[in-house]
Amino acid sequence: MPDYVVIATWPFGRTAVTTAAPLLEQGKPALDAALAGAQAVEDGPNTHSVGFGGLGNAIGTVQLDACVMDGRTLACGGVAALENVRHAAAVARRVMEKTPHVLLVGAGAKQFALAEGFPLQTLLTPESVAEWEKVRPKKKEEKTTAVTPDNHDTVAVLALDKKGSLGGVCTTSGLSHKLPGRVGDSPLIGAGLFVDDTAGAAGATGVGEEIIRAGGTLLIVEAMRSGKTPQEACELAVRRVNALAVRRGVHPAQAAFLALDPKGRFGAACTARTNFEYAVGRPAGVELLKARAIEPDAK
Ligand code: SD4
Repeated sequence: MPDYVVIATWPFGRTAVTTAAPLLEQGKPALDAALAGAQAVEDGPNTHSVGFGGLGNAIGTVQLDACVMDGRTLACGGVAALENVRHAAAVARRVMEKTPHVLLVGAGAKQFALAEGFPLQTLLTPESVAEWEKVRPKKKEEKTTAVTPDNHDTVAVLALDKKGSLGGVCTTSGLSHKLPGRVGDSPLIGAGLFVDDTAGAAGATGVGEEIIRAGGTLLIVEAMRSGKTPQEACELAVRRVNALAVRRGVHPAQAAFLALDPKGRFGAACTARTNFEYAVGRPAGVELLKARAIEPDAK
């Protein structure tokens, strides 16, 4: 039986894995640990791309996207464009547990969160408003969803527990300055997150439109099912994203993936210039690793 492993996107993933690892050590289920880890990042006011302190959309409103998935039962749930509730991933878990649905959006998601007892609060901080103002597109012709290194980053957390079960969580405020109501990959099962104990788990970060178009995480999990290692499967997905971007004439794409299999093997890959790092927590300790960047194939 593998020992526990937890991996999470970006350097702030360190917060997630240091929160999740002791829970896995105690024998807690993978989804519980991944959710606790993701929530620690949601709570951090200095992470301007997840939960509290996240950057606003084009009209300055923070709209959160999140989803969760349990690899043993394939139970899953998500929320999209959720406003004024800090713990979007926990609301996604309630959608999974308490409704027959997989995804609630906008006002319906907020109403559900309220009914479930989540407090309403502003997610803006003076710092996040200042940051939003700084990176706001100044000219009308600039796209609201223009991606700069400053305006995005999602936490995706994948965990393998001591019983050999996988669980995953993905949570974000999405691309800053996005159009109100825009939904990215992060709350979509099969795009931002997919988890199946019989194959593996995968999570995504980057420009949601590119990830959705490539069917990012489902592609990775199915590649692991057919025998690829997590590293090979992530590279395959990045190649797909690159190829689609080249084909559509919109290269460079920006996407990064990470994956974990039921044996505890993990991997990560990103498009060139994404400069993707991820955190790993194991009994041996916590470390930050750099993902392999993949250039598009020459035409
Ligand atoms: C989105 N995938 O909303 C998210 C943003 C992100 O790194 O992950 N950025 O498209």
